[in-house]
Amino acid sequence: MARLPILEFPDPRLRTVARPVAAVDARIRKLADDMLETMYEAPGIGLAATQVDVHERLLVLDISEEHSQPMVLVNPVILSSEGSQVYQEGCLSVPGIYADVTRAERIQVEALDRDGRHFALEAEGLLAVCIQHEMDHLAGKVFVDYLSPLKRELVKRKLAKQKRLADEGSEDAA
Ligand code: GNR
Ligand code: NI
Repeated sequence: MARLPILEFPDPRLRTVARPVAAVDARIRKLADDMLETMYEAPGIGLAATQVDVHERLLVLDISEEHSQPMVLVNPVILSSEGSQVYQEGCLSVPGIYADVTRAERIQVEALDRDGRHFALEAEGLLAVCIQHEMDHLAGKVFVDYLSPLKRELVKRKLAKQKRLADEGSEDAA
């Protein structure tokens, strides 16, 4: 397994619309395993292929605290959604930024698993939030897109400043 670099907002590659996975083969299984390792290491509860610069419809998640429920969703489709919930979201591609986002409370999803088998899933609460957040990534969307333009500009500036400080820090260390 390997850890993969995660793209950070406002990297334009995060805007790429992913194409369907053609076949769940050894390459896809390795990518899924590497994405799970990357997600656990970060640490995060979900990761979309878009975030590791692979533009195919694949996402991984695990909302358990014990890292005991890894899930792989290939070519996921939301069949239906109902209700709404507000959750304070974060994103590994937007480090240190948290903001309330309104999404469906309950969704029905269909996808292929790590073995290429078809499955259906009903999700609510945090799991539903996470799947919707990851599927947004596959469509080239980031959660800060739901914020006002002004707030999004503030996020960009804060990230640029964080990056500047981090770069200065690593210069001092060198
Ligand atoms: O680790 C993550 N936590 C999280 C918290 C609330 C709502 C969504 C998420 S997903 C995020 C990991 C990530 O960026 N996935 O794309
Ligand atoms: Ni994210």
